[in-house]
Amino acid sequence: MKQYHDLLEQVLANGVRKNDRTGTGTISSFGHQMRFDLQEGFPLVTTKKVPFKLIVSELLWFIKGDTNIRYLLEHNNHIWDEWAFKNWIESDDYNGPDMTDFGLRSQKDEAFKKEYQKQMELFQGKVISDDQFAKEYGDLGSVYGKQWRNWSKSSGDTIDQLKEVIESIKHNPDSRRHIVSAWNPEDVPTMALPPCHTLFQFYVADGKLSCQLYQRSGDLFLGIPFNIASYALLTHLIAEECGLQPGEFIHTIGDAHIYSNHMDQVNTQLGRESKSLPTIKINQEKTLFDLEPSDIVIENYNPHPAIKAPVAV
Ligand code: UFP
Repeated sequence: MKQYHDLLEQVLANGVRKNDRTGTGTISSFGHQMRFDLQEGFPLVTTKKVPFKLIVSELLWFIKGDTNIRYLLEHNNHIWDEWAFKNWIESDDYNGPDMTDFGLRSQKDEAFKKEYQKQMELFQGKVISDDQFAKEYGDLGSVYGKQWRNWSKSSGDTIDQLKEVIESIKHNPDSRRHIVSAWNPEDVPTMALPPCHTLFQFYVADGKLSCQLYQRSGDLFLGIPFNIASYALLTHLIAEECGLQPGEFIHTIGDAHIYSNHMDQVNTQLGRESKSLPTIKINQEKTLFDLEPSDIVIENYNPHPAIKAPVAV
């Protein structure tokens, strides 16, 4: 993963100090591109442990067009919990202790953190066990699954962008229009987190499928290793579905930044030697839309230990 380490080094060396929405502060640089040849191994960062299982269940959740965190909770994935919890505590139905600004407060106040964890567990339990509650408060609305599979048209119908792009790859491989967009300008003003992975395009040549992602904003230490693996996996899965070999994953990033409270972690990581890349195995018996997380396995992944860092919210 020389490409990833090079990008970290480049932004450290040439980035500018920039304030950001979260108030944390970053070193940032605009417009970068990494290329990963998927024939050379699966690009899962090896200089720290990246939780691949979470990447798999999140991606399959998007692919299914699911926007309810229940599926994620059932697979022990808590990446999106806070977004749903926020809707719950801000609703009229919530009558527990005040949870305003729970992210920030639980970092500073131990007693509050305990109460927050308790309320979060109650919330998760209810999303899992109560269908009506899950429907009302587990759903995140206009997130990736919705835009990929059920993009709302003004006429009231929806567009299944993912199915359409698969059809166009299969039947018109040379097309230059194999695009899926998650950026819906109508939805953006009301979204808590406007899509970071804005748009992706596929390309077919020599029996291989390549994918390029335009990511508008990338947290280089925490987010980007996840994003690389997620889209590399998507490329594998779509290639498999279309009877093609995986080609390259090309990752284009707009605002590429390192948060000021990730500097020690980045330096630790840059001091480590990369290991050989793992490979992935996908259950060939199933079609794309039936895959479950247990159908995708990473092999020969022997990373350096995980490195903890605070998430900017
Ligand atoms: N971020 C990523 N990758 C993701 C994701 C978020 O790097 O997949 F969902 C980071 C980028 C940025 C923050 O640091 O989260 C989003 O903030 P903003 O909307 O202000 O760009």
